[in-house]
Amino acid sequence: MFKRILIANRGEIAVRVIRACREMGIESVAVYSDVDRRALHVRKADFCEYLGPAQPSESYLNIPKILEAARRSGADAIHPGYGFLSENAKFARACREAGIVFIGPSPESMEMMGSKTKARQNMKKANVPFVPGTETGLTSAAEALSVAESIGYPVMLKAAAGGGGKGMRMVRTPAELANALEAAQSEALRSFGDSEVYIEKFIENPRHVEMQIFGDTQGNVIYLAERECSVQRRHQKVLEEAPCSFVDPDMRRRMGEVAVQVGKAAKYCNAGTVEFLVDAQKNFYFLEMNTRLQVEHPVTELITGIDLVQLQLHVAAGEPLPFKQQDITLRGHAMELRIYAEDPDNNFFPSPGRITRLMSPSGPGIRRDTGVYEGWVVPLDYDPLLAKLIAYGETRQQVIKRLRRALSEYFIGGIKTNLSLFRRILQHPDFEAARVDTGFLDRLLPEPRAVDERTTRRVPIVALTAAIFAQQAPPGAQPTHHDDGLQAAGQPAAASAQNGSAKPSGWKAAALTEGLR
Ligand code: MV4
Repeated sequence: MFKRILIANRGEIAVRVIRACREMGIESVAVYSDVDRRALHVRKADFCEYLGPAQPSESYLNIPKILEAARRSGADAIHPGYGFLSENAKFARACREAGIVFIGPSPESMEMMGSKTKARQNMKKANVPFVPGTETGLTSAAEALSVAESIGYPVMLKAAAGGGGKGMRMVRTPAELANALEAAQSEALRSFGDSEVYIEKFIENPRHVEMQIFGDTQGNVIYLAERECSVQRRHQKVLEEAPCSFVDPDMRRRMGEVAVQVGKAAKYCNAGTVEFLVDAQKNFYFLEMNTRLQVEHPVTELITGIDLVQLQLHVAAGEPLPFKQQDITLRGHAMELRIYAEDPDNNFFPSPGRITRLMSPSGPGIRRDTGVYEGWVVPLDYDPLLAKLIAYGETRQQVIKRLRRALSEYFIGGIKTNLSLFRRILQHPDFEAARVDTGFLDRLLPEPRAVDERTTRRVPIVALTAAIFAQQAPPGAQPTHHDDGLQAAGQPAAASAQNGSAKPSGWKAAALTEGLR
C-alpha cells in the first residue's frame, strides 16, 4: 500500500480523500494556491505543498508544478479528485513516466472515453445500446439531413469533444438543420478546439441515470448500482440520489451488465461512471463515461456500505476487488444536496466571501462532506461548492424527512447560498412522488414560491440557536440576509428580497438579525 498520497485537488473532495488516507494509515499531502492558504483541506492534511497563484493554470491544473510537489513531498501516488486534472490523459501519462501512481484509470481508457464519437465506435463494437445516430463526425449538411431522415426528428447535434451541453443543438425540422450544424461546429471549435459534431436522435425529457462501476488491474469489473441525477440546472447537477426509483431490480441488472460491458471494452480500472439517458418507456441508452470518482459518490457509498475512496486506493495499489458482483447488496436510500455559494434570488450568481457564521446539521442519517469552516473566505476563483449534505434512510420518504429536518438546522451566514432552493425541491409534490426528469428544475424554478418555503416551523431551530448569540435587540434592524432563516415567521423570502421592505416583526427577529451579522 502507498505510504504517502498527494491530493491534486481542493475543497471537500480533498478533505474526503484525506479522511480515507487517515483511516488507512496513509500520510496525505495537500496542495494549495495563494487563495487557499487557509483552506480546510490544507489544515486537515499531514503535509502541504504550495503551488502558485489562484488561476488554475498556475496551480491545480499545472502538471509540472503538481509533479514537482509530489516529488518534493515524497508522495508515491496522486489522487486527482474530480474536475481539474482528473480526466486528463496527459497528466495520467506524466504520472506514469514520473514513477508515481495515478489513482484512476489508464490514460488509454481516458482517451477512449474523451471523444464521444470514439466512445460510440467502441460501444458499437461492444454491442452496447446507445442513442441512434452516427459514430463519426458529420462532414456535410447533406449527410446530416439523410441521417436525420432515417432516425427521425427531432434530432440532437453534439460536439464529439463536448460535455455539459456546450456545442449541443436540438433540431426539430429539416429546414433548421444546416444552420444548426454550422452553429454547433463553430461553438465546438471555440469551446474545445475541435469542430467535430455528430448527430443523435433527441430523447424527449429523459432521465439522467448513471451506473457506478469499479474495475481492478486483474480485469474484474463490477457495478455498484445506479444514481438518479436528473435534478440539474444548466447541466450542473444539484441533487442526486441512489437508488433510482424508476429502476426496478431487473432493469438494474440489465443496466449494470451493460455498464460492465462498457468498462470491459475500455479495459477500465478504478472507479468510473457510465451515464445513461432513460426515456419514459424505460429504454436506456449509453450517453458517455466519466473516468473519475464523481461528486455524488457518497450516495452509492451509503446504500452499498462500501468506502469508494478506500477501494480506489486498494485497487490502484494493485489489489484485486475484494468482492464479486453477487456479494453486492443494496440497503436503504440516500440523497445528496450540493450546497453552493450562489444566490437563488439572482439567477444563481456566485456569492463568494467570508463565512461569518456556520451552523451545520447533523443527527440521525446525516453526513456532511464539506470544504469550508466559519471565518474562512470562499474564493471566487473556483467552483463555489461549499459542502454536500447527504442523508441516508431506510426509505426515500425517510430520507426526504431527514433532509427537511437537516435544512431547518442549517445556517450559513455572510454569503448567499442555494439552501432555500432545496427547501423548495424537497416540498415539491412531483419530487416527493419521484416524478423527476431532466426538465424538473426548469419547470420548478418559475413557479410562484410558497409563503414560507423554508420549513413549516414558525421559529426555525437556527433562529433559536441564533438567539444565544444575540446580545441585545437593536430597534428597527433590517434583515441583511434573506436566506438565513431569520425573517419573522411567515415572511416570504422572495418578497423581502424583491422589495426590501420586510420589517422584522418584534424584537426577536431584529435581535437575531443583528446577532448573526
Ligand atoms: C441528450 C438529450 C436528449 N436526447 N441527448 C445534456 C448534456 C449532455 N451530457 C447530454 N445532454 C442531453 N443529451 C439526446 N439524444 C438531453 C440532454 C439533456 C440532459 C441530459 C442529462 C442531464 C440533464 C440534461 C438536461 C438537458 C438536456
